Amino acid sequence: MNEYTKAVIDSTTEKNPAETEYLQAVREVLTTIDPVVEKHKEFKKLAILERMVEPERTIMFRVPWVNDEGQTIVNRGFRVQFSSLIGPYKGGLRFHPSVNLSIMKFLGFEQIFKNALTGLPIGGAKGGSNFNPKGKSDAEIMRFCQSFMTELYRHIGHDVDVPAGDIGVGGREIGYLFGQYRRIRDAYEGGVLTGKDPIYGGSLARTEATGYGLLFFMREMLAANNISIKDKTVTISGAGNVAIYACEKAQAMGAKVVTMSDSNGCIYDENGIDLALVKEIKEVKRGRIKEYLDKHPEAKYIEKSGSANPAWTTKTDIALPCATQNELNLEDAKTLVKNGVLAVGEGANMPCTEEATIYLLEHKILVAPAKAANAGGVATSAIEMTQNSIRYYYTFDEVVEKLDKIMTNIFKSCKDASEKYGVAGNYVAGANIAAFEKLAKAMEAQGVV
Ligand code: NDP
Ligand code: 2IT
Repeated sequence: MNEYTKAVIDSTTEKNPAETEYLQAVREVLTTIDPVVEKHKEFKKLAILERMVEPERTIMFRVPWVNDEGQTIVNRGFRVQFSSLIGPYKGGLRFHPSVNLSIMKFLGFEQIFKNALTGLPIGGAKGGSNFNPKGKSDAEIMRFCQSFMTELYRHIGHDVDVPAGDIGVGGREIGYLFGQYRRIRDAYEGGVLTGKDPIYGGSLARTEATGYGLLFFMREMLAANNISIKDKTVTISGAGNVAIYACEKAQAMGAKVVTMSDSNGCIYDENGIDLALVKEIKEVKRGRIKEYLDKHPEAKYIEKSGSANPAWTTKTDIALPCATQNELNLEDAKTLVKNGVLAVGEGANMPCTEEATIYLLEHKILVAPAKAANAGGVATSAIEMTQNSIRYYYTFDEVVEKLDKIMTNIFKSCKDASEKYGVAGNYVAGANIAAFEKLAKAMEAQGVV
């Protein structure tokens, strides 16, 4: 590895000793873009890499709120405004008890590259809180969102920073956040948040976009390798926004989806997942995936034990991790390969561990990397911002058509970059290189800022 690349990995590791997820994301990007750094000796003098890995601004704040019992609770809020190099800061908000600075920084860092790949003018950010929405009443969710926005509002704006959803943040939360922002600002700045309900400025198909986009990318990647998705078996982890619409599009493309999961366990239905039922359980009742068996007692439920996800022990052609980071480890990768998997598509952010990705690539498994494969969500967020700016709505089909073109182009960028740098078929490297080349160029053009 180039000495400069190695020095930046070492200094970043030294400066952020406890931030394991963030360092994992940095290592993956820096090792794969090393051939570009090697070619551009001027990058070292310009500190391109040091600037790329350091957030422009990190905001941490207290979020006090009162629960239904009258108890005051204090959570921690975050917004990591990583890069505004090619557009306003853009990226989701995650509400999950595991949220910490390392997770926020890894997600914000990944978002810069993902957003660059979309070809749209959006920078990178991430935010959220260690608030746990599970089991909370609607009123508690609303009070929390209002308190969170009462601090966040001063840091965001439609030309400054545009948050959206992620784990634990969907249409309901975006609604409460938007309402509070509008009240404080006393102005209708629709483009300040994306993932809004279309009745007040949201884009049609934003809900579906990440999952659909993942399947569009998968279709392109398979086609480039002379494989069709039709009649293939697909295993999916997660049963949230990304997983549900990945399942919907996979089924529409003629594949058979046999698993979905949540943090308690995994369902396996050899007849194919009954998606209408999953939507009812998750989107309407906000229940547990286990309830699937109430209507389909013939399906299997496998309780989660330890870190292993039962979705990866099932024989499959295509695995789509759509839950969370590091949910597919080396052991899982070995099992998948042994069972004859053809492709892995990352719907979640960084769902494969470093060792798992390396193992899959070494065994010639097609890997659709998160930054590219799940970029359909944020790309459609950018399309939502466009509609807010021009005060207009595109139809559902118009949005999906734009999304399909964007995902097809992203795949092409990954493929071209991988070929240009002699790692053809390694779309993980291809995605990082394609995004990095663009960002480095923008950084050089804008001077030392
Ligand atoms: P949701 O909150 O809608 O769903 C998350 C799903 O993953 C749930 O089924 C949840 O189970 C499960 N899950 C979450 N954390 C864990 C965990 N630690 N262990 C096991 N299961 C877990 O989130 P999304 O579908 O929006 O997000 C899923 C992934 O996709 C995340 O990595 C996110 O960053 C990424 N992503 C999301 C985009 C979007 O537009 N929403 C865009 C691009 C990427 P349970 O309910 O039991 O917690
Ligand atoms: O990880 C992601 O790309 C998202 N959670 C979506 C971000 C967005 O701004 O739509």
